[in-house]
Amino acid sequence: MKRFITGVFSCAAMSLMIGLCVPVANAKVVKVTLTAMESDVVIDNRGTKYPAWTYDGMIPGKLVRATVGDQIDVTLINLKTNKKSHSIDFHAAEVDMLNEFGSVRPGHNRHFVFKAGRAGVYMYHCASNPLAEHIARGMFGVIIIDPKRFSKAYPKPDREYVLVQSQFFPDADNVVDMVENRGWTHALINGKPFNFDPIHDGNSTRALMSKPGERVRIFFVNANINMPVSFHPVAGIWDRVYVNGNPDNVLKNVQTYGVPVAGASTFDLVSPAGRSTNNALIDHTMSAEMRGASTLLINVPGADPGMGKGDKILIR
Ligand SMILES: [Cu+2]
Repeated sequence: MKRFITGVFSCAAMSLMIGLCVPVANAKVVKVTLTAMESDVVIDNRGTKYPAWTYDGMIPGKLVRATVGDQIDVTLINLKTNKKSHSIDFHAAEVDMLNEFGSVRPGHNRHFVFKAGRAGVYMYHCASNPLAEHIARGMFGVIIIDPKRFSKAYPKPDREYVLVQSQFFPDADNVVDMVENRGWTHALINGKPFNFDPIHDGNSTRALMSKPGERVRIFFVNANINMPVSFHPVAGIWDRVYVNGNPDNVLKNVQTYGVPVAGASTFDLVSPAGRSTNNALIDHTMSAEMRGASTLLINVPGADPGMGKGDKILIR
């Protein structure tokens, strides 16, 4: 009954044809509430704090996930205590930028609904002026629109991880540097340099994990201000790359694939079965890799069975 109430109805057309109100199978409403926050956030594995602007105090913001056909019901709250106007631009939405994506003053809210029309992995971000500063200070996140079903071209993965790369500008108010691509000191992965790379950062304590032979699906988003990404699995080859995360756009057997600024793609890696291995998932652009864009993936029989599943897909 609950499904029936919250489902998406095509009453008008169907009623005319058969005189009944018929729900579209499985379509649902996905409610998303994002609160713009201007507050300090820990920005590295040592605990350094930074005056961030975020959604809900997190970099990246919460993972939004829906299925093709769903309705995404969005509420953006701009706290009264904030100083700036903020907004929300979902790359998965086909709407009116001056309406749904418009700026919201402190103490005000915005509500809108859009249909998840095309499968893929997409960035969302604040689009208020100056855009470079709102993104650089941390106002971005990921929305995954899953296809309605898995297929031979888009098999069910064993594990899933979301990785978001972004540029860190320590001079948080210097918009000119952000625009001119000067002064960025670190490449952040899910909000911290070398977030999951204890090999390169002695303060990192975590890595991604899988079991040998598993299909690991990486949803990768480039939230940089000015730098494209050359995403490469060290000691591996991408088994599949789904451009923009859409099952229709499948490439096979790829060493390195480019992800443009504000773009995203989905990458499948299948490690050799029967032996333990390690991969580093890196931006092979050296100015980014050596500043933090490197993530260790450990493939061992004893891999944590919960990692890359449930709420451990986007790890901050
Ligand atoms: Cu903003």
